[in-house]
Amino acid sequence: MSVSETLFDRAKKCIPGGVNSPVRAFGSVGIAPRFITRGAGDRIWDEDGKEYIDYIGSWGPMILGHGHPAVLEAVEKAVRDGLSFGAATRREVEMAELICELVPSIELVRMVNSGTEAVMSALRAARGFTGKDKIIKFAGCYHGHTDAMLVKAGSGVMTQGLPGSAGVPAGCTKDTLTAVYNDLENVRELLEANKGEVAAVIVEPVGANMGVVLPENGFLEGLRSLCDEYEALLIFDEVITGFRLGLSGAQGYYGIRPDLTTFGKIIGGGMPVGAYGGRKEIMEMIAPSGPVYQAGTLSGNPVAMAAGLAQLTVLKEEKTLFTKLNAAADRFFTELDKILTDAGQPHCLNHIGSLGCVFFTGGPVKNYSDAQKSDTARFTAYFAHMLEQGIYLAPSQFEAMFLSAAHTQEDLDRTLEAVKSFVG
Ligand code: KE4
Repeated sequence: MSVSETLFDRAKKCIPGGVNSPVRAFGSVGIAPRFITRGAGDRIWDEDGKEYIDYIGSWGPMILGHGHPAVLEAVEKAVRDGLSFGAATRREVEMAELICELVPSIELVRMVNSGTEAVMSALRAARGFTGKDKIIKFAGCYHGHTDAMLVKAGSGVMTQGLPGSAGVPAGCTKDTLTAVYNDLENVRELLEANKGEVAAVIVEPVGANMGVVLPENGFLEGLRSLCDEYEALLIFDEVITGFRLGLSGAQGYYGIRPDLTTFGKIIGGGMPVGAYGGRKEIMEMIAPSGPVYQAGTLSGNPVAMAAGLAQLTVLKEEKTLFTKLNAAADRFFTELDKILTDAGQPHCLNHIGSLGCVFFTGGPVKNYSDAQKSDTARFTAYFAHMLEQGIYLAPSQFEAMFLSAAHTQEDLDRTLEAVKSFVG
């Protein structure tokens, strides 16, 4: 048995499913999960000493790669001053100022500890501000595991083929309406049928939890105008796209101004961080300035802020970083698409910036039901082959590939060679 397998056996005796987050169990690909010991740049190593080119990057946070010197230095300094005080600190002010500077729609922002917490709190802010209860989400979008969002969710819920989750009382989801991604008419129908009752529409501006699904031309603009017409708030869940598509995330890329935005992943530099923010009049509803309660012992934790600030500062100050990253990723995905096409492999490759996904279906993939047509057995064979070749992909057809500024051209080329050896 490998060391990873031994550890997995031990883990299953004391952790549900042997993991602290379901997708890590490799359940949908039926392979023993790799237990990772360390990372550097675009590489990670497992407990058996095997080295991989990492295309998960902790599911998005590691946009600079593992062990960026500026992030490590900032964390090492912060830990010496103290791990946590439960008191206000300078770095929280600096983080909030930086987010407000980089994302124009953010006038006030609150730090929390995960994307789930950011979404849960943003929904509460929207309901508190509007006095309305209903929320519209989209099938295949994943917004963390807060009860109200576990309806036709993406990511691990979709990977496991679950409609939602056990343990969620009907009362928690009765106000959650589910729309079809990229279908504005469907959104209008739901808003019309629930006139005056919808607090907000929450959307991943680029779907990245049913695989990667791009907004069709006009979709996001249409959501903006529908929300204005029906007096509902527009919430962009940018936990993945925030500071990934560019310094102003998807809202900057597409030129849409949401009322609230949620963040996670990249803003923590690898440490547990989430955030939600937006229009001042909405965010002033949040305690202690307003009646909507939300709190957190480790919110704005000094070490996590140090890591996030260091990462965002590198992204801000290295002026050519996004141009180079997005250009390298575009070349990579374009070449990947050609390899699969030339080999006659039915697929649909959706990509934007450093995010991408190969669907093993003839495509197109524009929503949840399109994504579900994918040949997951073929994906499993692809995943296993790539893992064997030292390429670490998301162990699910319904996740994304994440490229980082640390991915070398040599490693991208090596990855493409591995794909060629799979399709023959
Ligand atoms: P966390 O609570 O996992 O930090 O964030 C939840 C969340 C919210 N919104 C979006 C758009 C997200 O993608 C996520 C979490 N993403 C998944 C990856 N598909 C996390 C990986 C996991 O569950 O282990």
